[in-house]
Amino acid sequence: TGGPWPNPADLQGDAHFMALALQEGLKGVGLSSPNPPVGCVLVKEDRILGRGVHTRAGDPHGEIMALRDAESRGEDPVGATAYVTLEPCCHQGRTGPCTLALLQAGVTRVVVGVRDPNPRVDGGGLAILRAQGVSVQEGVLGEACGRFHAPFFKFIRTGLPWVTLKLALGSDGSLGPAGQTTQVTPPDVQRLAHALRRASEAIVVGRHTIEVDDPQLTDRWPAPTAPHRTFARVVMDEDGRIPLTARVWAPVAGQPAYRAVTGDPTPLRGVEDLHLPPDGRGCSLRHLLHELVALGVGRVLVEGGGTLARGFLSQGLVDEFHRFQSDSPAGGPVLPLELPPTWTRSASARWSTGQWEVWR
Ligand code: AOF
Ligand code: ZN
Repeated sequence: TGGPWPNPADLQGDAHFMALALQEGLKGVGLSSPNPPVGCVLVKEDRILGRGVHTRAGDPHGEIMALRDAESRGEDPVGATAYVTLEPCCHQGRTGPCTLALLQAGVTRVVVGVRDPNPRVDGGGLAILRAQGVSVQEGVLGEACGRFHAPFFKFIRTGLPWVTLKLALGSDGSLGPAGQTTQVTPPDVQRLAHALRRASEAIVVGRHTIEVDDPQLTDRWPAPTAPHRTFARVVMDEDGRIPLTARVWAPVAGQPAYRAVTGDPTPLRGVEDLHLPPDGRGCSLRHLLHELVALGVGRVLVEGGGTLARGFLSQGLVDEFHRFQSDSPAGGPVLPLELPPTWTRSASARWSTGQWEVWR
């Protein structure tokens, strides 16, 4: 999500290496929350000494991983340049300050994409490096790095997770006839949909989607999964009407299922409830997002259906909308979707069976 990203092959000098640092960072998307998936590349005389990415809160930061990578290759970081997508931290958190580690390793130049808005850092990392005689350059691929770290920036600013909405619509703007299974998404688009799940730490669907499609909502992208890559599966079932036989409740390792409820419906064996205050016709979506943050979720994917999508959109809770529009009609009522007027189409791709667009 958030792409497209600069291609290192198109770029030279500092921008080239920053694009490589971004590529490292992408490996941490969906793993690192509430921390940002910072990517880092260590370079000396145009040669890469090491690469690193932050993949889990509590684990070493991207800079430390790159220094370790260089060390494991027998490379000497003295006099090297560190390319980091986000300003190196200068505080003692779950881990020690990266500024200190870079200084101790003898790194003499640090190139940064964007500043870390965390009040414990916020320019302090750059100031420490400069005060110690390190040459510091900020803003290299600053726009792309800012976009890349936008979910973390939002979290620092609001305490809320980043919300991506994904819908597959027919050419008639409908999700399909009411009460019938939603249109089958073509395989290449399904692959994209699974990639979106992988970039998320929780996926959320409405009760109707479960009743009609009986999905598993699991990670089935056909590639090796990082051992700790997980996402929670959340079903909005405010009065607890979905039976235990629904496939979504079958236990899956690393993918806990939650039922978001208001009031006190009969518990389901093995299913954890998220108790939320009511809001209009359902649960408060804003409270849901706060509950998810408490579970360590920084990126949420809303997969539908139409009511839930409209709820998130109308409350201004969506950050990014991935819309697949098929070339053939789905044959149901038009789903009225009101996107924020300031949004623009930030990416699009043509598929054999329709058009994929990203709005934000
Ligand atoms: C970096 N490099 O790779 C990341 C940074 O609790 P800690 O020690 O993990 O610190 C988390 C904070 O560090 C996080 O809120 C953000 O400000 C910064 N993240 N900084 O130098 C990294 N992930
Ligand atoms: Zn750090």
